[in-house]
Amino acid sequence: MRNSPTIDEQIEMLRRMIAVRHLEERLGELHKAGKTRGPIHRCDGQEAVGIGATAMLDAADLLTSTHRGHAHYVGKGVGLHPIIAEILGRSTGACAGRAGHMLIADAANGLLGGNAIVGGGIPAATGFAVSLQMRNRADGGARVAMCLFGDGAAQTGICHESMNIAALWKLPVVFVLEHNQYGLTAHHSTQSSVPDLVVRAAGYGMPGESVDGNDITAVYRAVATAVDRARRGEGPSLIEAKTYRIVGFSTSDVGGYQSADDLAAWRERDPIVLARRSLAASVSPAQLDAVDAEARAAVDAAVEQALADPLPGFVDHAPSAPYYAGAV
Ligand SMILES: Cc1ncc(C[n+]2csc(CCOP(=O)(O)OP(=O)(O)O)c2C)c(N)n1
Ligand SMILES: [Mg+2]
Repeated sequence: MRNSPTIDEQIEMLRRMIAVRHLEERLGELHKAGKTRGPIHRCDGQEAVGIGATAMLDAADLLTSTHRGHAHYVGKGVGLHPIIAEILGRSTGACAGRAGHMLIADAANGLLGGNAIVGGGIPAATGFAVSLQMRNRADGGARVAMCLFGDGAAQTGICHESMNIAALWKLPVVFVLEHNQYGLTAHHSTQSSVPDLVVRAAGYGMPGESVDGNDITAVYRAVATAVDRARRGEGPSLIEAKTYRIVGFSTSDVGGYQSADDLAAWRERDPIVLARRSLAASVSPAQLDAVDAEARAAVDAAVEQALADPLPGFVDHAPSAPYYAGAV
């Protein structure tokens, strides 16, 4: 099928999903032990969206993320150690320990940054796509911008403005809506009159596709088609990936608003289990076990290293250039 990931690509995506899940579990423990500062927004259960949507991007493509970005960071190629060291506030982190878990950026890998302002990444990716469109025309390149954002972010006014201008100007941007059913503790039925936000694409005259966000191959195929279209200069697309957060909104969440039935049903459809199952026909259980063990060990090693790394020193000057200078 067009744009299907190869077996090797599927194995790599599985490895990355397992690493992100293990990272979230380790962060849960570290938070309880008082070794992190502030709440952590884990993405357990949603890994197939962040990893599957970014797997076909190059380092030169640009990505904006959210407050729940660990899978986005790993998918965009940022190393485990720089991510974990940043979350733990170490000087060896991706942003020298001064950004924290919601704001990680890495210009070399085209990660423009997470964002604590809900919806803030949508106009940022659209604006960067204006820049990329000009550069593509000048140098014959085909770079794209992508924006991963939540169903809560989709209800902001700036989301409408961004999609409208992106479609009008045929900007090379891909909108990936990570629909995990909740904005904070508010169910989507209290935020929107329609359950399927992909219908909005028609209103902007752009293609839209809704996919099972726990099926990483389905996410990859739909997003790869949208990325190809953007690279050809044909404009934006909206991909809605339906998924579910199987842990709290953040490590501060006391829960009680997600039904036990929903949680059980979505845990049955764990994206890591589904990906492993779909690889079982082509890859031996021993090889899949090895991938699992390697991914976890890589996270554990990065955590141990980061814990031993130094905290940042004090600075008495402002940086001379924005962190993302050189990204475009
Ligand atoms: C502009 C703004 N308004 C409100 C908040 C508080 N807030 C943080 S996360 C969140 C919900 C976001 O929902 P969604 O976009 O679906 O992301 P999810 O948490 O489900 O990943 C809200 C309202 C914020 N950070 N920024
Ligand atoms: Mg949400």
